Amino acid sequence: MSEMKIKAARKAVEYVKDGMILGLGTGSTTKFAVEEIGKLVSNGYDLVGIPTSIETEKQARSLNIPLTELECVDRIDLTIDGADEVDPNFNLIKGLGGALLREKIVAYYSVNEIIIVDESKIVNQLGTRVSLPVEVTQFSHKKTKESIEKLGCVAQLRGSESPFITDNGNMIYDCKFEGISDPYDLALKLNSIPGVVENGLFLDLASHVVIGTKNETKVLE
Ligand code: ABF
Repeated sequence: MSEMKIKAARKAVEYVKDGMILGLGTGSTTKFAVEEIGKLVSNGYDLVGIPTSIETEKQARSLNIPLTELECVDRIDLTIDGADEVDPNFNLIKGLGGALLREKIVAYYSVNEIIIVDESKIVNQLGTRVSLPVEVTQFSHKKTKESIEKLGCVAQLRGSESPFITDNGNMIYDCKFEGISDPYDLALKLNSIPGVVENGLFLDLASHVVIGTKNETKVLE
Protein backbone atom coordinates (compact mmCIF):
# COMPACT_ATOMS: atom_id res chain seq x y z
CA MET A 1 0.00 0.00 0.00
CA SER A 2 2.82 2.45 0.88
CA GLU A 3 4.38 1.72 -2.50
CA MET A 4 1.23 2.92 -4.30
CA LYS A 5 1.04 6.03 -2.12
CA ILE A 6 4.69 6.88 -2.79
CA LYS A 7 4.23 6.47 -6.55
CA ALA A 8 1.19 8.77 -6.56
CA ALA A 9 2.97 11.34 -4.38
CA ARG A 10 6.08 11.42 -6.60
CA LYS A 11 4.00 11.80 -9.76
CA ALA A 12 2.09 14.74 -8.25
CA VAL A 13 5.30 16.49 -7.20
CA GLU A 14 6.38 16.48 -10.87
CA TYR A 15 3.82 19.31 -11.27
CA VAL A 16 5.69 21.52 -8.78
CA LYS A 17 7.64 24.30 -10.49
CA ASP A 18 10.27 26.65 -9.08
CA GLY A 19 8.67 29.76 -7.50
CA MET A 20 5.30 28.19 -6.69
CA ILE A 21 3.11 28.81 -3.66
CA LEU A 22 1.96 25.35 -2.55
CA GLY A 23 -0.90 24.09 -0.43
CA LEU A 24 0.35 21.21 1.68
CA GLY A 25 -2.33 18.59 2.38
CA THR A 26 -2.61 16.18 5.27
CA GLY A 27 -2.52 12.39 5.66
CA SER A 28 -0.24 9.43 5.08
CA THR A 29 -0.18 9.77 1.26
CA THR A 30 0.48 13.50 1.31
CA LYS A 31 3.27 12.96 3.82
CA PHE A 32 5.30 11.38 1.02
CA ALA A 33 4.61 14.38 -1.24
CA VAL A 34 5.74 16.82 1.46
CA GLU A 35 8.93 14.78 1.81
CA GLU A 36 9.56 15.17 -1.94
CA ILE A 37 8.84 18.91 -1.74
CA GLY A 38 11.41 19.12 1.07
CA LYS A 39 13.97 17.58 -1.31
CA LEU A 40 13.19 20.22 -3.96
CA VAL A 41 13.75 22.96 -1.37
CA SER A 42 17.10 21.41 -0.41
CA ASN A 43 17.99 21.43 -4.09
CA GLY A 44 17.43 25.19 -4.28
CA TYR A 45 13.79 25.50 -5.41
CA ASP A 46 12.16 28.71 -4.20
CA LEU A 47 8.88 27.31 -2.81
CA VAL A 48 6.50 28.50 -0.12
CA GLY A 49 4.00 26.21 1.60
CA ILE A 50 0.64 26.71 3.28
CA PRO A 51 -0.05 23.70 5.54
CA THR A 52 -3.56 22.34 6.06
CA SER A 53 -2.91 20.99 9.58
CA ILE A 54 -0.63 21.37 12.56
CA GLU A 55 0.75 17.90 11.75
CA THR A 56 1.76 18.95 8.22
CA GLU A 57 3.12 22.24 9.53
CA LYS A 58 5.46 20.29 11.86
CA GLN A 59 6.62 18.02 9.03
CA ALA A 60 7.21 20.99 6.69
CA ARG A 61 9.19 22.86 9.36
CA SER A 62 11.33 19.77 9.99
CA LEU A 63 12.17 19.74 6.26
CA ASN A 64 12.93 23.49 6.19
CA ILE A 65 10.10 24.23 3.74
CA PRO A 66 9.38 27.99 4.01
CA LEU A 67 5.79 28.59 5.16
CA THR A 68 3.29 31.41 4.92
CA GLU A 69 -0.38 32.06 5.67
CA LEU A 70 -3.23 32.22 3.21
CA GLU A 71 -3.93 35.86 4.02
CA CYS A 72 -0.42 36.79 2.89
CA VAL A 73 -0.80 35.53 -0.71
CA ASP A 74 -3.23 36.28 -3.52
CA ARG A 75 -3.41 32.69 -4.77
CA ILE A 76 -2.11 29.18 -4.22
CA ASP A 77 -0.59 27.79 -7.43
CA LEU A 78 -0.95 24.14 -6.56
CA THR A 79 -2.16 22.02 -3.66
CA ILE A 80 -1.36 18.35 -3.26
CA ASP A 81 -3.69 16.52 -0.89
CA GLY A 82 -5.14 13.06 -0.22
CA ALA A 83 -8.75 11.85 -0.13
CA ASP A 84 -10.86 9.06 1.30
CA GLU A 85 -13.13 8.56 -1.72
CA VAL A 86 -12.95 9.80 -5.31
CA ASP A 87 -15.92 9.45 -7.66
CA PRO A 88 -15.92 9.50 -11.50
CA ASN A 89 -16.57 13.29 -11.51
CA PHE A 90 -13.53 13.96 -9.27
CA ASN A 91 -15.85 14.73 -6.38
CA LEU A 92 -14.39 13.62 -3.07
CA ILE A 93 -14.98 12.66 0.51
CA LYS A 94 -12.20 13.99 2.72
CA GLY A 95 -11.73 14.36 6.44
CA LEU A 96 -10.89 10.95 7.85
CA GLY A 97 -7.59 12.59 8.78
CA GLY A 98 -9.51 15.28 10.69
CA ALA A 99 -8.23 18.27 8.68
CA LEU A 100 -11.18 18.84 6.34
CA LEU A 101 -11.91 22.47 7.23
CA ARG A 102 -8.43 23.83 6.51
CA GLU A 103 -8.11 21.46 3.54
CA LYS A 104 -11.32 22.84 2.02
CA ILE A 105 -10.32 26.47 2.55
CA VAL A 106 -6.92 25.85 0.95
CA ALA A 107 -8.50 23.89 -1.95
CA TYR A 108 -10.94 26.75 -2.60
CA TYR A 109 -8.08 29.23 -3.15
CA SER A 110 -5.91 26.84 -5.21
CA VAL A 111 -5.54 27.23 -8.95
CA ASN A 112 -4.88 23.49 -9.18
CA GLU A 113 -5.69 20.80 -6.62
CA ILE A 114 -3.99 17.47 -7.25
CA ILE A 115 -5.51 14.60 -5.30
CA ILE A 116 -3.25 11.64 -4.63
CA VAL A 117 -4.74 8.28 -3.73
CA ASP A 118 -4.14 4.59 -4.02
CA GLU A 119 -6.67 2.68 -6.11
CA SER A 120 -8.71 1.53 -3.08
CA LYS A 121 -10.16 5.07 -2.80
CA ILE A 122 -11.88 5.03 -6.20
CA VAL A 123 -15.67 4.56 -5.96
CA ASN A 124 -18.65 4.79 -8.29
CA GLN A 125 -20.72 6.66 -5.72
CA LEU A 126 -19.61 8.76 -2.73
CA GLY A 127 -20.55 7.50 0.71
CA THR A 128 -20.31 3.82 -0.17
CA ARG A 129 -16.86 3.08 1.25
CA VAL A 130 -16.48 5.51 4.17
CA SER A 131 -18.63 7.68 6.41
CA LEU A 132 -18.83 11.38 5.64
CA PRO A 133 -16.94 13.48 8.21
CA VAL A 134 -18.77 16.62 9.35
CA GLU A 135 -17.01 19.18 11.55
CA VAL A 136 -19.30 20.75 14.18
CA THR A 137 -18.95 23.23 17.02
CA GLN A 138 -18.61 21.78 20.51
CA PHE A 139 -21.50 24.00 21.62
CA SER A 140 -24.77 22.03 21.34
CA HIS A 141 -23.13 19.30 19.25
CA LYS A 142 -25.75 16.71 20.27
CA LYS A 143 -28.52 18.94 18.86
CA THR A 144 -26.46 19.39 15.69
CA LYS A 145 -26.12 15.61 15.44
CA GLU A 146 -29.93 15.20 15.61
CA SER A 147 -30.36 17.65 12.74
CA ILE A 148 -27.66 15.93 10.68
CA GLU A 149 -29.30 12.53 11.16
CA LYS A 150 -32.59 13.89 9.80
CA LEU A 151 -30.78 14.03 6.44
CA GLY A 152 -30.73 10.22 6.38
CA CYS A 153 -27.59 9.00 8.13
CA VAL A 154 -26.32 7.57 11.38
CA ALA A 155 -23.83 10.02 12.92
CA GLN A 156 -21.09 8.81 15.23
CA LEU A 157 -19.01 11.22 17.32
CA ARG A 158 -15.32 10.66 16.51
CA GLY A 159 -13.17 9.55 19.45
CA SER A 160 -14.03 6.58 21.59
CA GLU A 161 -12.76 7.51 25.07
CA SER A 162 -12.57 11.26 24.63
CA PRO A 163 -13.88 13.19 21.63
CA PHE A 164 -11.44 14.01 18.85
CA ILE A 165 -10.87 17.78 18.72
CA THR A 166 -9.80 19.33 15.42
CA ASP A 167 -7.02 21.90 14.93
CA ASN A 168 -9.84 24.46 14.97
CA GLY A 169 -11.23 23.38 18.35
CA ASN A 170 -14.28 21.61 16.89
CA MET A 171 -15.61 18.03 16.91
CA ILE A 172 -16.27 15.60 14.06
CA TYR A 173 -19.30 13.40 13.43
CA ASP A 174 -18.70 10.52 10.99
CA CYS A 175 -21.98 10.17 9.13
CA LYS A 176 -22.89 6.83 7.57
CA PHE A 177 -25.10 7.26 4.51
CA GLU A 178 -25.95 4.28 2.34
CA GLY A 179 -24.46 6.05 -0.67
CA ILE A 180 -24.88 9.76 -1.44
CA SER A 181 -27.02 10.19 -4.54
CA ASP A 182 -26.91 14.00 -4.72
CA PRO A 183 -23.74 15.30 -3.04
CA TYR A 184 -24.44 18.94 -4.07
CA ASP A 185 -27.82 18.93 -2.37
CA LEU A 186 -26.44 17.18 0.73
CA ALA A 187 -23.52 19.61 1.05
CA LEU A 188 -25.90 22.58 0.98
CA LYS A 189 -28.28 21.00 3.48
CA LEU A 190 -25.47 20.08 5.89
CA ASN A 191 -23.88 23.51 5.82
CA SER A 192 -27.21 25.20 6.46
CA ILE A 193 -27.54 23.48 9.86
CA PRO A 194 -26.36 25.89 12.61
CA GLY A 195 -23.45 24.23 14.40
CA VAL A 196 -22.10 22.56 11.26
CA VAL A 197 -18.79 24.23 10.48
CA GLU A 198 -17.97 22.30 7.30
CA ASN A 199 -18.58 18.94 5.66
CA GLY A 200 -16.15 16.57 3.96
CA LEU A 201 -17.74 16.70 0.50
CA PHE A 202 -15.22 18.35 -1.83
CA LEU A 203 -17.21 19.13 -4.96
CA ASP A 204 -15.67 20.59 -8.13
CA LEU A 205 -12.43 21.33 -6.27
CA ALA A 206 -10.03 18.69 -7.65
CA SER A 207 -8.29 19.48 -10.94
CA HIS A 208 -6.25 16.27 -11.20
CA VAL A 209 -6.44 12.85 -9.59
CA VAL A 210 -3.28 10.76 -9.40
CA ILE A 211 -3.92 7.11 -8.68
CA GLY A 212 -1.14 4.83 -7.51
CA THR A 213 -1.76 1.21 -8.54
CA LYS A 214 0.40 -1.93 -8.27
CA ASN A 215 1.53 -1.60 -11.87
CA GLU A 216 1.35 2.02 -12.93
CA THR A 217 0.46 5.54 -11.87
CA LYS A 218 -2.57 7.01 -13.60
CA VAL A 219 -3.10 10.75 -13.93
CA LEU A 220 -6.66 11.87 -14.61
CA GLU A 221 -7.39 15.51 -15.46
C1 ABF B 1 -6.43 13.93 4.18
O1 ABF B 1 -5.99 12.74 4.72
C2 ABF B 1 -7.84 13.82 4.24
O2 ABF B 1 -8.73 14.68 3.78
C3 ABF B 1 -8.17 12.42 4.08
O3 ABF B 1 -9.13 12.25 5.06
C4 ABF B 1 -6.94 11.72 4.47
C5 ABF B 1 -6.39 10.73 3.53
O4 ABF B 1 -5.37 10.14 4.23
P1 ABF B 1 -4.47 8.96 3.77
O5 ABF B 1 -3.70 9.47 2.63
O6 ABF B 1 -3.67 8.68 5.00
O7 ABF B 1 -5.42 7.84 3.43
O8 ABF B 1 -5.96 14.13 2.93
